[in-house]
Amino acid sequence: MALILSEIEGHLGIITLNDPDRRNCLSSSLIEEMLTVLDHFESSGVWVIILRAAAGGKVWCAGHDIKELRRPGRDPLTSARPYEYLLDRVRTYPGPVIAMVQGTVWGGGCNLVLCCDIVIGTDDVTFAMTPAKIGVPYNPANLVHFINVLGLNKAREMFFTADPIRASEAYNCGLLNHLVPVTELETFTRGMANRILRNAPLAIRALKEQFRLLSKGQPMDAETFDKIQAVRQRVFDSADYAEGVQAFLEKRRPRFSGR
Ligand code: LCV
Repeated sequence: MALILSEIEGHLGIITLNDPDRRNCLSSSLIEEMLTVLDHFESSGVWVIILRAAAGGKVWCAGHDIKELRRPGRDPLTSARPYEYLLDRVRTYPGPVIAMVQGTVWGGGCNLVLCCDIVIGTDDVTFAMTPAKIGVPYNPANLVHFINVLGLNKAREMFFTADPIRASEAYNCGLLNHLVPVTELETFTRGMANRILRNAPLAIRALKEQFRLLSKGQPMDAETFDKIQAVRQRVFDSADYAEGVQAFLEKRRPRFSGR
């Protein structure tokens, strides 16, 4: 079964996450399929993309495939990973990507949503940032997006507590552009995609690239980079990171020791 479904309607492309058995977690095989679809969309003249999950599931995306996370002692979030490449591909796709979300969104799934240009969700949507729950050392390139979108204090709360934030909160802090009833989600999202499609694609492409470049973090000097890497390495070398992954595999609560 395809983990990603795709359709093209004129210049609109629709991507559907379709791995409900694994709660649409971002496995390397799902990511590979999605990258193939994005390449196909680009070469087929797709100007606007809607990213959604197959209807009926309670989980929009369960985040990284925890079973594929690199073992303790290795950085689990290096920029060479296919996941990072996917985020980059979404951010740099030459046209807007609209995330159409309902249900729960976890960890790496939230980050994927934040890389989209516009986010439309329903009343039942929740977003949880989970690295502290698993013991993962989050990386600065991705933290910047959360700070940009949510603001520093809300981002801190979301990451420190790992609590899901509700749709209304996500709307109030700017993570969601629109909050719509579930019965109107598809119509509303397609309506917006069609309004964008009536505009000049080259102008929109240039705008998207400018928004991306203007919202990047400040350049980092070598000393700061080394400090951040050292802080993160202490985490991925830790017994707690090993415990976080093991607890997920054993379907139990992790017992963190701070070592
Ligand atoms: C692998 C999974 C997953 C999964 N990986 O269904 O951003 S960071 O730093 O946090 C980054 C490291 C990250 O993104 O980490 C992942 C963050 N995600 C989470 O913490 C959510 C983990 N998943 C869950 O808590 C539950 O699966 C939810 C609440 C999403 C759904 O619960 P539900 O009872 O509906 P199951 O837990 O029974 O999951 C069904 C199958 O999907 C697998 C899970 O292991 C199970 O497989 P088996 O049937 O083989 O046991 N699955 C779910 N999420 N992220 N595999």
